[in-house]
Amino acid sequence: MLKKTMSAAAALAVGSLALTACGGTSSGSDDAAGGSGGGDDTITMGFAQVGAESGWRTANTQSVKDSAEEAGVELLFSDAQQKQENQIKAIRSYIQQDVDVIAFSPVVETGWDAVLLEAKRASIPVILTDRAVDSEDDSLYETFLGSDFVLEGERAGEWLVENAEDSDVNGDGSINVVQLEGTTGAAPAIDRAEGFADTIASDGSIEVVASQTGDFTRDGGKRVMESFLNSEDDIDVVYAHNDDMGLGAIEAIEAAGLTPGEDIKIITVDAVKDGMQALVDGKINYIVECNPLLGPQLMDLAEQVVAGEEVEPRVVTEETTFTQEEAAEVIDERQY
Ligand code: GYE
Repeated sequence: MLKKTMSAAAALAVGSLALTACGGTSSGSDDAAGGSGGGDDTITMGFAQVGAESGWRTANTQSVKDSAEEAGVELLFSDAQQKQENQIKAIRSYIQQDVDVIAFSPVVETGWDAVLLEAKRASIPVILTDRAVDSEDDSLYETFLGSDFVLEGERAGEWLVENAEDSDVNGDGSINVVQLEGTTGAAPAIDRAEGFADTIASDGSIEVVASQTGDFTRDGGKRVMESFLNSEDDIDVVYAHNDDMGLGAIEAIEAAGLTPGEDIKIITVDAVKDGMQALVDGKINYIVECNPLLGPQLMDLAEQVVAGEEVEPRVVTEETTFTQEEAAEVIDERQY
């Protein structure tokens, strides 16, 4: 639902994006237009999503859409297909439509200041959700809602340090880890690598021998793992920055005639249903949870910032970890 004042140029820019309006409980078409100048109470949110790269992302999108509907928020939703320029275009279109609040999950950390300044000048509050930006100017956004990715990396590293002996699959006294990184420049890829590296540094026998991006996708994880299996001797452990890449790595390991979870140990992050199933099946050894169900908190924060209330500058999601035994206990109730 586009605002009447929207220019033809803006309509064109929007048309090139997968932009859809959904959610909202209002029935009248005038009502549904929303916008800060709309003169009704319905909040219009422009949400610029990263893409549809993983099971985590699918669950996150669903949570945002469901929560918007529940809260009576009119949602303008765009999928950037993991491209920063698409997200910038979407944010500009939301500014032109004079939405009440913009929320987005930045595909990479840097390069946002110009567009965020445009939003600020238009007096449209911005909420960062899921991923952070790297900017000197924290007045460009109201708050950042999401996980502590450094802590997630540390948790992955802690498990490996604690299970070092078992993880020396090749039995040569050194634990060779290959790392499947998330999207280059993305907050979770940078921070999960950092937290892991800092933690394993306490054990001189553990070493990351190769590290490459698999772009948070299953195909990416499979492709990179195939090349690692060709180039690296004696891989003991895979550390994948998300379940999907770990699942891709499992395919590559099985295709090479090896048994994932035994011949090569696998640690991942997310704990989506497919990942949890692989954990229960013994193909993954440990998963650090990253909660995608951010929608309800996002809608609460949106209502507060639109009402001009002060919000905490950082809202951290609570998360846990799963061993194979722990996953077996909860898999049946897992929603996503
Ligand atoms: O871990 C991964 C997704 O930004 C936390 O993005 C998110 C990450 C998540 O593609 O699966």
